[in-house]
Amino acid sequence: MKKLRQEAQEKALLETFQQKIDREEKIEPKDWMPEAYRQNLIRQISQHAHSEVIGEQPEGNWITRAPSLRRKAVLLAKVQDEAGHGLYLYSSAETLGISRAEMIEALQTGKAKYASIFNYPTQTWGDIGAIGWLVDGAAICNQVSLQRTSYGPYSRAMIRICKEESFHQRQGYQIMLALANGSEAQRQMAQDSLNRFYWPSLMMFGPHDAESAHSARSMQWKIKRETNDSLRQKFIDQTVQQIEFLGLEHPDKAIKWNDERGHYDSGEIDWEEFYNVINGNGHCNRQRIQHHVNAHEEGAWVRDAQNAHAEKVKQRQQHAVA
Ligand code: BYC
Repeated sequence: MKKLRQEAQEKALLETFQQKIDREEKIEPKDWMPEAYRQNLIRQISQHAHSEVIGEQPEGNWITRAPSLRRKAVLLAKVQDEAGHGLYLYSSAETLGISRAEMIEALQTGKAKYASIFNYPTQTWGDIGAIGWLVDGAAICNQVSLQRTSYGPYSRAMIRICKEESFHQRQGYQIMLALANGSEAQRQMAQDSLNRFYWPSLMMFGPHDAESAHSARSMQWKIKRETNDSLRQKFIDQTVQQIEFLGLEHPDKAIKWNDERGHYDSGEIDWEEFYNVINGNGHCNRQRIQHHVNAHEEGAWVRDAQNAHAEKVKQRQQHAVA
C-alpha cells in the first residue's frame, strides 16, 4: 500500500516536472527532479567541463612557439578562457550534488569521457588556426543550442561561454586566413591542418542519432535541444563557404549540395576511429590524462593552503560570534 502511494506520488511529480519543461521553465538546483535527469546532467556537464580543461593541452603546446608576441598573447588569453569555462561548468555540475574531487577522479580513472578531438596532436601552428576555427566552431554550433537547456545553472553558464567561444572561432579563422594568403609553404600548412582536423571536428557531435544512447531522453527533458545529426549538418553546411573563402580544398570529396534537402550531402565519418578514440586509444589519450594527473598532484599544496585558509577564516568568524 505504502509502495503504491509512493509510486503515485512519483508519477505526479514526474508529470509536473515534464509540464514545467514543456512550458520552457528552467529547472533549478532545489527543484524536484528525477534521479535519471540529475545523473544525465552530471554526466554531460562534467564531461563538458573535462573537455574544456583537457582542451587546454593541445593549444597550450603552442604558447611558447607562437609566431609573434601578439599571437602569443591572444593564444594565452584563449587558453585561460577555456580554464574559466571549465570552472563555470564544474560549478554548475556541483549544484547537482557531486563534488569537484569526485568529478576529477572520474576523469582521471577513465570513468568520465571528454571530447574526442583533444586526443589529436597539434603538430603545426596551422593546427592552432584549425582548432579555433573548426573545433571552437563546432563547439559553438552545439553550445548555442545548449543556452536553452532546461537546467538553469547549465543554461546560464552556456550563455557566458558562447560569447567567448565566438571570439575564439574568429581568432582561429584569422590565423587560417593569414596562412592561406601567405607563402606556398604556409598555404600548404593551412591545407594540411584542415585535412587533419575536419573529420575529427565532425566527430565532436557524437554518434548518429540512431546510435546515440542518451539523445531520446535528453531531448525529451530538453537537456539537449537539437540532435547530434542536425547540429553536425549545420556545421557541415556553414563550413563549405568558409573553406571556399580561404581558397582551400574541401577534405570531403563527396561534399555536394542537395537542392531537395536544402543541405550538403557528405561522405561518411570513420566511426571505427571515433570509437577507438573515445575508448581511450587515440593518439594522445594516455598523455592527456597523465599530464592532468601530474598537474593535479603538483597543485595539491595550493588546494591544501586554500583549505587551511578557509578553515582559519571560519574559526575566526565563529570566535567573533561567540
Ligand atoms: N567525444 O548518446 P550520445 C570546447 C560519448 S569542448 C567523446 O550521443 P550525448 C573547447 C557520450 O559521452 C566542447 N565522447 O551522448 C574546449 C556517450 O558516452 P557516455 C565539448 C563522446 O551526451 C577547448 C556516448 O559517446 N562540448 O568547446 O547525448 C578548446 C554516446 O553518445 C563524443 C560538449 O561537451 C565525443 N565527441 O551526446 C576548444 C557539449 N560524442 O557518457 C574548444 C556538451 C559522444 O555514456 N555535450 N560521446 O560514457 C553534448 O552536447 C553531448 O554530450 C554530446 C554527446 C553531443 C557530446
